[in-house]
Amino acid sequence: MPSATTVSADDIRDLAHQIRRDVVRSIACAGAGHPGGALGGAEIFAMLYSGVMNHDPGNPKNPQRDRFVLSNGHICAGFYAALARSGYFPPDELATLRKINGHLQGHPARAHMPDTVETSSGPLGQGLSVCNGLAFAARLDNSPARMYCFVGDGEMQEGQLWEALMTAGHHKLTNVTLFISYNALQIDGEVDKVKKVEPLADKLRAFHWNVVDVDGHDVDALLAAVDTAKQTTDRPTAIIARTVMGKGVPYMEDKAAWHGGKLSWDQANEALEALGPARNYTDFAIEGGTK
Ligand SMILES: Cc1ncc(C[n+]2csc(CCOP(=O)(O)OP(=O)(O)O)c2C)c(N)n1
Repeated sequence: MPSATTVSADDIRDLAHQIRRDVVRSIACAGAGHPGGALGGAEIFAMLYSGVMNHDPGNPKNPQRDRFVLSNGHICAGFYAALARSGYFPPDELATLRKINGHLQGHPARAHMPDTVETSSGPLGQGLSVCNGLAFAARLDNSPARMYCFVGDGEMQEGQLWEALMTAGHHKLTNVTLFISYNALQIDGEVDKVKKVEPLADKLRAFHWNVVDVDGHDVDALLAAVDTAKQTTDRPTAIIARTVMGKGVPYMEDKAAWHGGKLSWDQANEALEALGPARNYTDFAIEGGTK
């Protein structure tokens, strides 16, 4: 079982790199998807699955496992890549993203992946409520399990999320850590123009959360933020992770148009060239090659 003490920041960066390649290739196989947020979350996925979470693909139902809830389910291509690269299923399955009746639906579906998806997601705003429930249960069981929830900054516009924030803060759910991927963009453009979420850190603090603000692509800073969360004993921690939509692919970076949509193989190949070749991992196989 990987842990923060056995996995180096460089290992996490290598995994993030492969997650980006997997995101681009799997979405190209599917023909469409949500590359922008998935590329932006690569370091967070890599860090959680290879360095931070107590989890074991050989024993996925261990009651004491840490839980990950991808509340912004649309960026699941990054989540699926992290799962595959940590041993939950063969990476070659990533080529089946969004296929009818496949495991890897366009948004995480627990019915299709009962061992690896803690809860289905897609309708935004619900994941933290699920984490709170898991956190209360762990508290009752005296379990050391920690809950990690991933949301987007546009998702912060959902009302249910604020109710859940209030609950976690009020009940001092210190075993909950919330990652907010703050890329300032969402499906319809700039978050600030669609519906302001600022001043976000002040609002979270007012709801009795500890707030850490970091560069979401800086693995050392992310690891330090998680450490702060673990050491905070009187409130849950929100990590505002400053990310770049489409990170690593110049034509996608900082463009809301890449929140979601079609990705051709020509576009994918340009993206893969910009990302650079696979390093410590092998790209998954694609039956019949690329189109
Ligand atoms: C309850 C709900 N309302 C609306 C949507 C449609 N929707 C999908 S993604 C999205 C924007 C999310 O923005 P953000 O969380 O910033 O994600 P990013 O664009 O960074 O991937 C919206 C409004 C939804 N999935 N669920």
